[in-house]
Amino acid sequence: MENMSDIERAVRAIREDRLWQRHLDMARLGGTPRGGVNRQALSPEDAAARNLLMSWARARGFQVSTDAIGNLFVRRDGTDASARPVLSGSHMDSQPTGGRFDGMYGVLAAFEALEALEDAGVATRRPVEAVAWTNEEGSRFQPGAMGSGVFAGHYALTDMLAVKDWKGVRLGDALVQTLAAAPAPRRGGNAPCFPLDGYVEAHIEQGPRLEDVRTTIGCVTGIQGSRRFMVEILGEEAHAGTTPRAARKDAFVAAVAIASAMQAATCDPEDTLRFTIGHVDVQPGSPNTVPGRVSFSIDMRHPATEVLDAHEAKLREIVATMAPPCTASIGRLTAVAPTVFDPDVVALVREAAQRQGYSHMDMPSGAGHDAMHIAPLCPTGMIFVPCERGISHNEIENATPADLAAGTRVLVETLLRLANR
Ligand code: HGY
Ligand code: MN
Ligand code: MN
Repeated sequence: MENMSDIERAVRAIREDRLWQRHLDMARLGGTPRGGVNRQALSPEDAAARNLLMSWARARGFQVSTDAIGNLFVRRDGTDASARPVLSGSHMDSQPTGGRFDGMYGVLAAFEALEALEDAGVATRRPVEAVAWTNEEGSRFQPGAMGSGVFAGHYALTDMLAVKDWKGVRLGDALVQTLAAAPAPRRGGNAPCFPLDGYVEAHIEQGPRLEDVRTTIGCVTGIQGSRRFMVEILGEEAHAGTTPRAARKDAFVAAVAIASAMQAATCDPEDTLRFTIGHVDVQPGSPNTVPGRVSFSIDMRHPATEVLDAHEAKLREIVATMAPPCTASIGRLTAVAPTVFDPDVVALVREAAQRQGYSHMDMPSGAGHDAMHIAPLCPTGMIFVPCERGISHNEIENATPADLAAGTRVLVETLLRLANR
């Protein structure tokens, strides 16, 4: 059994005020007039957040480093330098109209855990590291969870460096600019991954369940499967005033028909399947020219692979049959299988919440997280805390200092047990 006084000292060293202030400091970087953040991946605001985290880390004597895709690591050494580290973190990039807590909480909770271990003078056998994964949101550069995906070998580094954002900026170029603006020693060569002994990610729930049942800690059991597609429809540009309907190949008319058919085909009676068209591009975008090209994104999620397979086949059939007189294609960008977290790690989270007297419940995650890529590498788990009305990916996203600190106390106990086992 772990040295209880070490755990008690570390848990008591978690400081709610310091953790909350760090959220407020970070929220200024990319802060929006409505109180949210626009800190998109590899933007100047992202570089500023990286520099702020590194300044806090260096002030505590922790080592900072980045890998080939820009994942940022903050390391607190253990007594056994050769031992595989235990890792905790999330992401600092946000949606364009994102909230102050999505991702950032997991990074700051991990950093607060390192500080608490340091303040309490608690040594760990294994090194404990905080991580800020590059481009989790995937809103500027698709796919999301990119940094953790490259780290885990789910995506090839060279493929990701070649990805372009909606304005045609190459990720590799944005990465060079960001690392120049926020320099850190490089860790490893282009082989991004290093062995881990465990990973725990703290995150706001981004849904209403914890708040609805007045529960403080979510012991996350897994993450539903997710797939992303892009649909491309090609028609023929023509004059809006002279071209009869019968002669038109209107890409927008075809897109509306295809999108409506897809919405109907993914409307399951249990309301479990998630289908979202979040990005639409109409070209040439002139009011008096019939659109010649339309592209739109699809984000589809479900806990069961076979349901995702069946609905992917339906999407493909709709694209093939409803495109004429235009032509259309559907390309799959990502497919992440449903994730089941390590029961031992879930149990450690549950025991820590129980021991510390926090209400808690086991629950799956509807949102995707970097943990889905790390779970195949090492024992992995997640800790959820409530967010107001379950709202996220919205500037009004909110959480309480007390809940954030509670999740962080459960995190530091879980990390300590993993780091000394
Ligand atoms: O899309 C997601 O599930 C994550 O919040 N980026
Ligand atoms: Mn997130
Ligand atoms: Mn998100």
